[in-house]
Amino acid sequence: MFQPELETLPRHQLEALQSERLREQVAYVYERVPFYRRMLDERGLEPSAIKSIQDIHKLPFTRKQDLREAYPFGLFAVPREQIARIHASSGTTGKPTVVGYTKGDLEIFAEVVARSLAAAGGRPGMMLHNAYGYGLFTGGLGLHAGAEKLGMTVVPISGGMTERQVMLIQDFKPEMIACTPSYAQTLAEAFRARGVAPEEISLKYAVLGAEPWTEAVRRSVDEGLGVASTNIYGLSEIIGPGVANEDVNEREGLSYIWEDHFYPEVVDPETGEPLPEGKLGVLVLTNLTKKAMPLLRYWTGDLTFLTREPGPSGRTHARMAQIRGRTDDMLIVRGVNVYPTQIEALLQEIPEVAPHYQIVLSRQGTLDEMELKLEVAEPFFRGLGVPALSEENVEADPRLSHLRERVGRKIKDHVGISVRVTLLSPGTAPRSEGGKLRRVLDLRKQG
Ligand code: DLL
Repeated sequence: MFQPELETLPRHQLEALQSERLREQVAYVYERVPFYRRMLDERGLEPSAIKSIQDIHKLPFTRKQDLREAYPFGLFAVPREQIARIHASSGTTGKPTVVGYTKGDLEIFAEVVARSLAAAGGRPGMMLHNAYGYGLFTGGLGLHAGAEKLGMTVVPISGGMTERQVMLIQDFKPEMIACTPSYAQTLAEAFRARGVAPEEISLKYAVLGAEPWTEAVRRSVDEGLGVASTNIYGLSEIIGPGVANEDVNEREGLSYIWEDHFYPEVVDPETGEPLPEGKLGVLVLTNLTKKAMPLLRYWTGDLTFLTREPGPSGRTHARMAQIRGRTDDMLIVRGVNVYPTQIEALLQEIPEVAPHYQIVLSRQGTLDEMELKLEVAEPFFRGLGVPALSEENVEADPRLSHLRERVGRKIKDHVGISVRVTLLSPGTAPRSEGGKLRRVLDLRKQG
C-alpha cells in the first residue's frame, strides 16, 4: 500500500523520526543484547552519545561473522518465547544465519513488503503468483504476508515444478508474479516452448530480487512474459525482502529504501568511511524499528550507491542503485578481481549472445583458468541453420568462431583476463529451479 504520509515525508521530518528511533534502538539493544553492550563499552560509548542520526557513524559495524558467533539465538533482544517466527539463510559453508521476529516485527515486515508491492504496481484485489521459496528463506513467506496485507489474492506456489506453474498461471490468470529474475527467465522460456505468446499471458507486473540482475535480464523478462518488472531488495539479517523497491513508473535501476525502518549508508569497502552520494561502496543498514533482533550498522557486503535526490514519484526516501556485486563474491582470477556482474554487463553489449551463462573456474597447474559457458541468442541461432552447437561447428563456422573471439577479446580488454569461451545452444546453460542461480562454479576450492 502506498503510504504517502510516510513515503513523501519532508527530509527534515524523516531525519527527526530516524534520530528519535535510533536513540531508542541504541538504548534498547544496550539494555538487552550483551553483544551490543560489550561493543559499546569496549569503545567507551554511552548510548546517550547517540543524539541524532548524524551520530550513527560513531557506532561500530555488525558483521555476518558476529551473527555466526551468536548462533543460533545469541543476538535476540527478547526472550525466545516472544519470538513469533524464525528464518534463516543458508551460508555457503557451515551453519545458517538465524534471524527472529516478534509479532510486531512481522507487522513491520508485512507493511514494508506491501509498500514494495504497491510501488511495483500491485493493488488490492490483484492476484500474486508467489514463486519465491517457502520455508526458512524469507522470500516466500515475506512476499506472502505483504501481499495479503495489501489485499491481494496470493497463490503460494513456491519454487520448482515449472510445467505446473505455467499451467496455473494460464488457468488462474494472476496480474503479478514474484520470483527470482533467473526463474522469471525460466518461466518465460517455458511459455515460449509451449507456443504461448507474451500477450496471451495474464501477468502485467513482476517483482524480481534475491540475486543480482541486469537491464539485459529485465528486457528478456519484460519481453518474455509481457510484464513490467521491478527490483525488490532485501536480506534476512535486516528483515527479508522489502528493504527497498523500484517504482514501476521509474524503472531506472534505482530502488527506494524504506528509510523510516532501515537507515542506509554506503561506506568504503576498505576503510569503512562513509562515502558521498553517487559513490559505489558497501551498503550498511541499521534497523530503526525491529525489536526481536535489531542490527546496528550491518555490513551487508552488497555494493551499490545511494542518491537522496527525490525521485519522480515524489517519494523522499533515498534510492539505491541495482546491486553491482558483493565484496565477498568477488572472484580473484590470476590476481585480477572479477565480479560476475561485471562480465554480465559486458555481455549485454553483444546482441548475438543471451544473458544465460556460467563461469567455471579451475586450476591448471598453478594457473587459474576461467571458462565462460555462454548461450547464443535465439534469433542469431536460428540464422545459423544448425540443430545444435558443438566444438566442431563453432570451429568450422566463421560466424561462430568470430563471435567466440569477440566475447573473449571484450572480456580481456575490460577485465584484463583471458577467458575460454564455450558457446552453447539456446536453453542449455544452467537454469534456476526457483531458488538462487549459482552462476559461478569454482572448482579451485576443491582439493
Ligand atoms: O534474498 C531476501 C529477498 C527475498 C530479497 C526475495 C528479494 C526477494 P537472503 O537470502 O538473506 O535474503 O539474501 C540476501 O541476497 O545481501 C544480496 O546479496 C542478495 N540480494 C537480495 N535482493 C537482491 C537484489 C533475500 N534485488 C542477499 N539484487 C543480499 C541483488 C540481491 N542482490
